[in-house]
Amino acid sequence: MSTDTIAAIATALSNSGISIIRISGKDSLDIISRIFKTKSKLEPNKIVYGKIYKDDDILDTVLVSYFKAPKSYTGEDICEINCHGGNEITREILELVLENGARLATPGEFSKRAFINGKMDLAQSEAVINLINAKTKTESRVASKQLEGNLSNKIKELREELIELLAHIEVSVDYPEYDYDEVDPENVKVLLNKKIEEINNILSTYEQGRILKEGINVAILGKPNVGKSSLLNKLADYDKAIVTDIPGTTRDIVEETINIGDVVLNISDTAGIRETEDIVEKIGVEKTLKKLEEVDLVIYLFNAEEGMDEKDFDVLSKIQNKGIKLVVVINKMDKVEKSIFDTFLSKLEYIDHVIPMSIINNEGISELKKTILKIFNKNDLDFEHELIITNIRHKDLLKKSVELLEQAKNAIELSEPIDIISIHVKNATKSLGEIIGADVSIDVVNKIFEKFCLGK
Ligand SMILES: Nc1nc2c(ncn2[C@@H]2O[C@H](COP(=O)(O)OP(=O)(O)OP(=O)(O)O)[C@@H](O)[C@H]2O)c(=O)[nH]1
Ligand SMILES: [Mg+2]
Repeated sequence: MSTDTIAAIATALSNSGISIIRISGKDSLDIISRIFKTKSKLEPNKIVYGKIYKDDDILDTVLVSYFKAPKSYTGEDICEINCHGGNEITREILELVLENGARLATPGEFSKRAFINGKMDLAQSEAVINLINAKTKTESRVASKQLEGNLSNKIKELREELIELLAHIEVSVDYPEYDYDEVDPENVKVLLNKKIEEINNILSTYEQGRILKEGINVAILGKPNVGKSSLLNKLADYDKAIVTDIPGTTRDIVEETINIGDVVLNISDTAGIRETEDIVEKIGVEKTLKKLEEVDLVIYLFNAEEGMDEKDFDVLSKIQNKGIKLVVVINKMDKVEKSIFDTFLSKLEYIDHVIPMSIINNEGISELKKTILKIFNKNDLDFEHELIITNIRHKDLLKKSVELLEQAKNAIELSEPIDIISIHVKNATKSLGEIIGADVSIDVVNKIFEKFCLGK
């Protein structure tokens, strides 16, 4: 682990009120003293006014703060220069800092140092990225709770209980001659069951957590010309996709991210599904069907004027067999008698959500939005207070630890020697430890911090 002094611009590079250049490492104060002149004294946790000099030239009038190790974000000496927020001046000051002995930080290097110096654990560091990348208020609340340590504390608690159990097992294996409480396999089983249940409870929040973090992947499907692209444009509130009355207009998948309330939808408008000899359109149709592999929800559109045929039912059953959530929309209701909708309903009895719509008259859109929210909020998680996991790494490790605890339980049921049980419990403890960064390889650490932005 390098301990040289690093620097980077911590704010986004665009014209703004201020920019911040962050310096961390043992030479921070030295570097500042060479380029910054002030009438005040630079003391820890204070911000002072002064000027940045390059030789005899004043580059900018700035505020500089100083955080003394170990009481700083990275656990090292940190100085931060608040300069005026022009691209040019910010870059010039950074260059000056580098000329005076700092090295340009790699993405996430400040946070990596914070982790290595024990200021944050790994789960909290990951929460920092989530907080920065959050696209909704709920998502940022969940990240902020993880940063505060709600996941880390729970993991620590689980690990401590398992470590205590291990200690107990090991004492009775290593020193059987002592009159130590015999390890009762039944009691161990009860405890393992309890831990498995607790971990499974956390795991059950992942689906909602993932949707919160990554959004719901939605595909709009249907025959050519039913109004798929029109629906995408309506939801996006601008003309993202080309709309014409020629069937086969959309060839390639068109993607757009929109928010409804506090939920993010990653919508794909697709090529209308039909048999076609047109090679480009054919590829488009294949892509549409392939898209089904990665979606959470399909909005399937019908043209109210046309009815439905085998091909439609075929695709609908494909969607349902894959366990993908489904909303059927009967579009162009402005062109037909209202009663036509009932004909559709009677043929689609087995589908939970069927909505009449006229995109050009703006009818049915808000019902569609409400339906989507209802489908994905049915777990009624309390995002503000509950522990919710949003990260696939955490999910995989929790799953692995449940599997290992199950193996320990099986070993008990098969009356295997107690030290076999202890190996499974030890491995489960290790998996849990990886979540917070105990027992974790440097490769994993590097991978996580590479995803950070520069200056964080
Ligand atoms: N009357 C009526 N026309 C509509 C409605 N929605 C869309 N249209 C029209 O239907 C035609 C086809 O719309 P698109 O949105 O391009 O249809 P699509 O499903 O994307 O078609 P492809 O890309 O060819 O598969 C256009 O002329 C739209 O203006 C509606 O609610 N009522
Ligand atoms: Mg289209």
